[in-house]
Amino acid sequence: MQIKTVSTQAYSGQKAGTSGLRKKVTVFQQPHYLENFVQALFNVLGDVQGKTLVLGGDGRYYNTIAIQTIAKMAAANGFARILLGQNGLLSTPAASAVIRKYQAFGGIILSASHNPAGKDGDFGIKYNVSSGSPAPEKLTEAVYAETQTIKNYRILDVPDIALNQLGNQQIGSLSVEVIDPVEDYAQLMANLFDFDKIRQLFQSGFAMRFDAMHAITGIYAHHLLEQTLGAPTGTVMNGTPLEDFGGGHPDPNLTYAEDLVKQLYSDNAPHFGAASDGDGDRNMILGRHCFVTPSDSLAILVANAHHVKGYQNGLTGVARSMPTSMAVDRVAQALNIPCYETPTGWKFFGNLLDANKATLCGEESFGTGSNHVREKDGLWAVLFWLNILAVRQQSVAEILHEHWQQYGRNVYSRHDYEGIDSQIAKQLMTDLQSKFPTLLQQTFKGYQIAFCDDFSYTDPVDHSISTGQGLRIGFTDGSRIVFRLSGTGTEGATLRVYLESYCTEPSLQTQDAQTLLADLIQVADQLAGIKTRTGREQPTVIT
Ligand code: VG1
Ligand code: CO
Repeated sequence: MQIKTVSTQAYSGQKAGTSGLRKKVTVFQQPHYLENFVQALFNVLGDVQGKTLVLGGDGRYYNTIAIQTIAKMAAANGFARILLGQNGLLSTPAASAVIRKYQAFGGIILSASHNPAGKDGDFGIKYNVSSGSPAPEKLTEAVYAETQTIKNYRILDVPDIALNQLGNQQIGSLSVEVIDPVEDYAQLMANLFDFDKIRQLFQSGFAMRFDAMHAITGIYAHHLLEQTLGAPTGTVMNGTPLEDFGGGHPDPNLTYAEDLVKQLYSDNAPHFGAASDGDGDRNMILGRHCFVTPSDSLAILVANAHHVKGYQNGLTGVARSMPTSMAVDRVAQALNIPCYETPTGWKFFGNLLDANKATLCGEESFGTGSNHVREKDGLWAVLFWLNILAVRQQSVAEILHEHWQQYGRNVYSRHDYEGIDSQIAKQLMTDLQSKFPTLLQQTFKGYQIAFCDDFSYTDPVDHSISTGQGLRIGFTDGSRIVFRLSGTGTEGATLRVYLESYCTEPSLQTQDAQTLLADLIQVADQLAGIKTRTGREQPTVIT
């Protein structure tokens, strides 16, 4: 068994974005591209002798090839054990759960999440630390620095691992344990939720559709919803993971989960609908003829957490990303618990969860989760909703409307302009920010500007500072517009415009968000010149 040291040349641009390194598959296929990044990571991690690494991915094209390479490199770099999801599969939340349960040193997750897959699609890699949390910025920056000077990497010259064969395989001094990707995760879910109650709900004729979008959650949803909780076969749609996700865009929103949305708005719609993304960490919640925004969903989970076994002892606090609506803030205030506001990206919740400052967290981008793992968790959110529905015996729409009546409605929408020219996008942001000093107290369509800033965050636990996290414009009535450039795309730039206003008038509350936000949408365009600069009349995606 021979360790090969292969000389290589550094690539520029191996910089992690909001969630790991994401590039076109063709970029990863360049000679030594993946190896460089993995060796840079191992160099930064330092001594890994005797340690355990968790490894798996969302099953997209290039997953198994990357897994073979990484396992052989881990062996050559001194890891003692790899816990590997069977067939190379592990959803992002399941990987986080496995890292925690077996007290691994860390994990490598191969995924580009909701980005399309296949030969012409995207691929990605990210590292999670021993708490199960995505690597903090300090670590990802050190890895990036290392990729710029890397000269060689180490790999063990051995035949491929049998990825489908459960149990132990030895490569050199590394023991590779192929594990069932669902089992540990399913057990964790059973500890948190009342499965008997949910089983009764399905027995009573409650109809649900879960759209796995041909991605990773198919295997988890079949097991949990149909096999364990007794939902009828057919509840899970598109449940077989495919390497190209069936050519689709596994992003659970109103645009990309079109089939599911149609079903939930049809005449004989099921009671409940949900979808997840490529790597299983996102969720979309739908009721019969009703859509719950992720921000409202987070607020509702927090307000109803006492109904759920795993959270019956109360929540220490909650956290949301900055652009997420302030609906959860109102619930936190009523519960008299702190609410933290973090930059976009799950890695910023890690410290709050570890320090027990927050129990539930969420992002407007269809991400919700809790201290059970250190990633957002799609199926967890779906089971949480099922548990609430089983206890409250009301429809999704009734629960949502009652919530608005009690707390008021934070009317919310995000407008994405995808694939715009990077230069134009950057200029738009720079110009908008430079206008800030002149905007204060000015009024646009009846909205008076109270503050504008570039969001920066000081972590309350380790006091690290993250700057440049999005431009915020706040109005005197509590409405907000936030502008951000995406950090997960692989082509051009994506401008995200987040719009929020607050409505307490019950007769207005049930109106369409786009109608209620119409004036604010025009103000956003007026302030940033979106249409003239990008040449786009409409956003690509509205959620
Ligand atoms: C997007 C979302 C962010 C999320 C991130 C990773 O980032 O806005 O809230 O944490 O994706 O999610 P950005 O930088 O493109 O806005 V996932 O499911 O792609 O891992
Ligand atoms: Co994801």
